Amino acid sequence: MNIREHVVLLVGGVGGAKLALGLSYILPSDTLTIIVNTADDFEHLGLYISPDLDTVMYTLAGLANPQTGWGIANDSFQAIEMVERYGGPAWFRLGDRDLATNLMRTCLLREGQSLTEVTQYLCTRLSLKHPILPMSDQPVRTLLDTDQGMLAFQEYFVHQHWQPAVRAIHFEGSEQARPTQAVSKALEQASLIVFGPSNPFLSIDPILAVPGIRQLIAQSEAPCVAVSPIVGGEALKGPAAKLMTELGLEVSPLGVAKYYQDLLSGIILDIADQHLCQPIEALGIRCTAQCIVMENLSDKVNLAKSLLDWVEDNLL
Ligand code: FO1
Repeated sequence: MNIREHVVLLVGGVGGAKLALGLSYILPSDTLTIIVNTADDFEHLGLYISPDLDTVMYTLAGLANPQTGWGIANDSFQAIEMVERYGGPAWFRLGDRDLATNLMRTCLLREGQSLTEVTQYLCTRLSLKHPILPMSDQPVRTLLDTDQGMLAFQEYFVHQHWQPAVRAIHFEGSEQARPTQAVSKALEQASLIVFGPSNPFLSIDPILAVPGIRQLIAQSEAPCVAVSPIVGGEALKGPAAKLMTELGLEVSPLGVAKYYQDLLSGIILDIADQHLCQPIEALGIRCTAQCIVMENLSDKVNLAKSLLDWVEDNLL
């Protein structure tokens, strides 16, 4: 099997978007599909906001704010500052150009287009070629059961700076949701499935919670490989390490490998964690240690290259 025939990447926010960019530099647009978490989406200020879709879209378009990973580089914040002056919610920092994306998405959704159609339209207008697919066109929303009560995702992640202690995570609406046709087709035709370096609980799990997606991956002939979101016991960004502790997982690539054990053929971890390759291989999951911290474009492309080369040389 030529694993480069149709690579399907599952991602959430910033970390996954970096690997998507690296892969997009290597793989032609008809051989790389990116499936994105939509459980962080929410209605805010009358707009339908899809943070992870926007992060992937802006990253591939070279528009993303390099410091934060989300929003648009050098964006102004005049509109949200005016909202604040009127006493409206300004905790979710929507930039002025970012606002345009969300205004267009909201208008097109209101005209009856699906989230998949809207995303494809916006990507086309940004001259993006690689398909960026919402996991579902039905609403799935991450809800967190915390010591501050039940919190919607953005309230937990942004407004409360992911400080509340999490006891459980729910994906409201997942039972009624189904994968889009494009997502099902991509997974059915996949030659390689990759879990990006995204938060297992908040970015990958919501995608796997859409009925049918986990089964499509489990029954696929394609190898399934994860890039560890944890390096040296720390998350590169966001609450992954804190959540793993709160939810009782070992905060390491070994903890991640155990968590996905039933789906994974292999995992790529950082050199800093190479001592964990042996216990991971003992689980029956192939393992390789590479430099997986992506600071600049060449890091992203190099990780994408070494991932594909490693799979070709070891997982076929
Ligand atoms: N994350 C923050 O931590 N603070 C923000 O003010 C913020 C604003 C924001 C605006 C648009 C957007 O698409 C994303 C934004 N994010 C912000 C990131 C977002 O909450 C997360 O990227 C995802 O939901 C989790 O990956």
